[in-house]
Amino acid sequence: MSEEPEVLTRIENGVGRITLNRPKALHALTTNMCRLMIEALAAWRDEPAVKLVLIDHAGERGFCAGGDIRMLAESGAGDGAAAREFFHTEYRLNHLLFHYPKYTVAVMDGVTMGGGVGLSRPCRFRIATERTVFAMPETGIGLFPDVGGGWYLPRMPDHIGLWLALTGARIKAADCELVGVATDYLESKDVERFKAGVVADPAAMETLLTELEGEPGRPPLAAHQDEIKRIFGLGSVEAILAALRAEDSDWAREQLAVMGTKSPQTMKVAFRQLKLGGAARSFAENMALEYRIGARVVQRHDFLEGVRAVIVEKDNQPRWEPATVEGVTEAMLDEIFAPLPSGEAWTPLP
Ligand code: QUE
Repeated sequence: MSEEPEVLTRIENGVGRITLNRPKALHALTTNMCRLMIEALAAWRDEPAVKLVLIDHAGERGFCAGGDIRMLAESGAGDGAAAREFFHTEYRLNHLLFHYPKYTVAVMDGVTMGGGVGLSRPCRFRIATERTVFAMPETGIGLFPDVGGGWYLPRMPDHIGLWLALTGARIKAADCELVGVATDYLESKDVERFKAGVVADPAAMETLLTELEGEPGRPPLAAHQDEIKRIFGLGSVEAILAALRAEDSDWAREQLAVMGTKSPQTMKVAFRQLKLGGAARSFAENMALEYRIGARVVQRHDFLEGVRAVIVEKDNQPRWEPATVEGVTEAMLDEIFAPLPSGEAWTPLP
């Protein structure tokens, strides 16, 4: 029996094409998928026949829901080696795309979360459609907003990135343009025409994008931008929660209720990660930091418990430990963020 590859890669008339092909898992990334993409991108970097790279997904649903969470949890419950190998490979892919010398285009025509964000956000052109749903949902499973979240989220306007990280909020196309996640908008009915046009004439890609550009409507987030700026710009997760409690609005009560379901450990990890990532001088420095965090958190209680509650048993009743942000000590965070032994640190592709 021959199985279809989880990522389809090929060159079509000067276009390096990468098509995610794991539809049953909403194209969630495996280590193998990351390797296949690195291999293709590395070969095309110095291949004059490739003028631009187009990343999309096969079939109808999703762009990329994240990573292979069940594998990460199984590995984390044991020695964690396979989980570290996944992060190491995935972050190399993120970094390769960040510095890629050719035009890269991601078509986010569906769910784009976690690992899918790491794949699309470094691309030069990031196309949203009316089917795009963007989120960094990791606080809900005790993981953390990785794949470059430490770099991109603190660079969004008005602390919206920290709000996205702490609440796991899902946003659509117009908001994706507002925060810089998307550079362009197409109606999904025009996506096939766009791709066919790019393959017919790669040099006309930008013209085509302008011609087909749709109207995503008004961004709903704009209505809450002032509150987000004022509250999520405070100096700690505790201060943010206190400010939300002091606020008399439905919106503030909703944010509090949502954050009440998330891992206190992850919220405090994300807060520190975004402060450090916001000050990082290079994307590689940020990814090396995220790798330390990832190597630690996959082996901790909250991740294993979050995956049990949200992904495996689906009771959606995770029992976080510590149960409150006040219980998450600076010493715990220091352990999670500590440098790895020499030889175990993340490094970009040679
Ligand atoms: C947090 C996550 C993920 C998640 C849910 C979270 C994640 C991920 C998936 C997912 C969803 C649907 C699938 C699938 C995976 O859900 O990373 O295979 O079919 O991949 O709250 O980080």
